Amino acid sequence: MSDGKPTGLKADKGIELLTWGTPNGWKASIILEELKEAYGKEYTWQGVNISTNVQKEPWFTKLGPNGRIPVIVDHDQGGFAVQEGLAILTYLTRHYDPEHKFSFKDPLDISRAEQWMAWQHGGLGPMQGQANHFNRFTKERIAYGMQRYTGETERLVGILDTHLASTDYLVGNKFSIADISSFGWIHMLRFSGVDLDAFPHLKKWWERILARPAVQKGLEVPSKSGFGNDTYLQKLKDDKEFADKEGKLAEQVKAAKEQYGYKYSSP
Ligand SMILES: N[C@@H](CCC(=O)N[C@@H](CS)C(=O)NCC(=O)O)C(=O)O
Repeated sequence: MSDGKPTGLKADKGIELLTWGTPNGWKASIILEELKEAYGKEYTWQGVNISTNVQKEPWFTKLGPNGRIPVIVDHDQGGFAVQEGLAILTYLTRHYDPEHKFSFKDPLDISRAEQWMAWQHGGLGPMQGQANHFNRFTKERIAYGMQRYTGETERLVGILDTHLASTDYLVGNKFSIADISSFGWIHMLRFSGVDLDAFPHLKKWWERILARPAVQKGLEVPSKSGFGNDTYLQKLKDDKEFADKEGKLAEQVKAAKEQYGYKYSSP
């Protein structure tokens, strides 16, 4: 470590997680906290501040060639490294969830879980990520991009909401890696400009999962984000300047939708 910035791995046994407090990072920290609670499986982590580009440094890309967090390293498997949420969730449960508390034995349930995780990787994560990019991170506000990606995020969360109308969890009516894969994104839904209250079954699912002690702990690795749905709403109440800024952004997204004749429909 130099200046608190990691420069390489620090553990020599167990799982080491390289991560940051984002929807993708939380997939790994949440399953690791659940495995810790269920089986006493300890892990170590290092915070990789993505705004400083540590994730592009050679020591990191040797482990995660995509140069993004999260990455895990299993020191008990000769330092085997895994990148990508789906691969991390399935690796960890295949090796360290012998009682299938968060994963499945039945091949059809395994496929169901894989389908939801693939859907998250191909749809929810990239589209909501682009919504954040066009709504918040570009210098110019490009109306087409704003309504396109916010709209596509709404379409996708509508699919979750419909599915969750008849079940408490995505697969087999039990909390699993399928839920963990999408949970972090839904935890940031309000920040992405989508009204969680418009999706009541999804909102209940989010609350149900948020109530899990291990999930709470996972959301604090490396530190608690101010932009989860719960803290975001509180900040709107407490911080007038923040509320004004967010109100203006919501108006811009609304105007962008009107300009392009966007109408919600899902699927
Ligand atoms: N599909 C990957 C996405 C990983 C990803 O996009 N991570 C973001 C944080 S949420 C990141 O590291 N961004 C930093 C960068 O792009 O350099 C996964 O599920 O793990």
